[in-house]
Amino acid sequence: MKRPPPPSRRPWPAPNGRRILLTGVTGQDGSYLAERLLAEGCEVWGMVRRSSSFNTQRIDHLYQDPHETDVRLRLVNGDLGDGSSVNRILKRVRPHEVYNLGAQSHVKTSFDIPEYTADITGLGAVRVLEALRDLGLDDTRFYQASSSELYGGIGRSPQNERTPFHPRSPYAAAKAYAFHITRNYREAWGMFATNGILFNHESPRRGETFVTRKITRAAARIARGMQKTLYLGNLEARRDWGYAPDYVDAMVRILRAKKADDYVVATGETHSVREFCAAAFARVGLPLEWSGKGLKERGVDARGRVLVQIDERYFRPSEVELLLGDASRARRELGWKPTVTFRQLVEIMVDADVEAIGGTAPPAAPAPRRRAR
Ligand code: NAP
Ligand code: G4F
Repeated sequence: MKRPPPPSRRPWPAPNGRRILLTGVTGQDGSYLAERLLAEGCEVWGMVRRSSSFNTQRIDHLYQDPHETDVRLRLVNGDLGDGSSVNRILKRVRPHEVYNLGAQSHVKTSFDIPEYTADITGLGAVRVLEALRDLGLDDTRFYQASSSELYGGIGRSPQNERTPFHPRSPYAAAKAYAFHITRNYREAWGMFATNGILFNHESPRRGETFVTRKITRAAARIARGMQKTLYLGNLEARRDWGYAPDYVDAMVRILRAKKADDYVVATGETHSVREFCAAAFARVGLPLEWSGKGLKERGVDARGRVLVQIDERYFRPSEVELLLGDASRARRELGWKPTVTFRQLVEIMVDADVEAIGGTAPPAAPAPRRRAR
């Protein structure tokens, strides 16, 4: 993954006295959120779990110089599976806000490690909430990273805060527990505990095994002659894809709202995996023609080369076919709206992957504009 650019040489904003703890700080969202909160002048603490290889690439630019006294990202070792570490960290930091973004976040993987997923993605939330309660940190605001996967197989769209849940994976079942326990701590103990039900959001920092990044990375590599073929699973699946920095902004708005509540965050547009793939390959100058059906479907370029094929290993035991969110409540009550269109998102991601392998990005993408809605 290409390292994000270092922060500008401008001095950091004056500390605003707010202490914030992020779990999942090394992930896509955690890195954008840490940047955002540091830019506001908050003191940001991130929980990092032990890994046998480096797992801080997305945040290295935020904390790498420990001698700079004004860099305020601090990392502490902990694990959502280890309640004592969660407790110890909260006792030390005594944060004003906690964003619980840590999770085993890969849906397909959750079918292989369901118990672990339940422990981290589900019980992780109650470990944080219970520690807050135990420590008497009643005023600390809590954000839970809930997911549109909760809607799963509901077969009704668009999905909003009133749509019932139908989890279709161990990941979604774990997220359902985390959603409900968050709501329960709000109702039972009066805590300021909120859920953001976020639809898929992507960026150049997206993990390489999620479909969008897998596609944009492959398109860049294939265009450069570094890879021959991209193998995918279900091309029919449809997702409501937005831009991660926009969604991080929604998290902050949810946590700073007057009243603790649960909000859907989405663009209100849905596209298939096939459409995303077609847009990404077109961006690198390899428009695709599709031929064949089912497992035999192929994406072929103008020279007749087969660039995309289907591999059944990437299908899921139970699939979520259609996600399409209705974020009108977030728009009305929080003033939130997305700023990046589907096409701009594809271009941002493809161009970043082209640059990461030392290529030249296609003609400059126009700067993200406010969406015409
Ligand atoms: P991500 O890139 O996969 O990041 C997940 C984070 O969780 C990483 O920092 C990871 O650490 C950490 N983590 C994993 N296991 C942990 C453990 N046992 N203890 C503590 N931390 C652990 O995910 P993301 O896309 O940023 O998403 C952030 C959150 O939003 C996740 O909870 C995800 O389920 C949820 N969500 C995401 C989307 C989306 O479209 N991106 C949509 C809805 C909800 P390592 O770096 O060490 O692996
Ligand atoms: O990119 P995906 O793996 O994301 P998925 O399953 O929608 O989950 C992501 O979004 C959720 C929000 O709705 C988050 F809660 C969750 O943490 C994660 O961030 O897959 C998207 C779609 C699926 O339908 C999948 O079957 O793409 C389809 N797909 C087709 N071929 C593929 C592939 N997915 C992956 N990962 N790899 C493929 O080769």
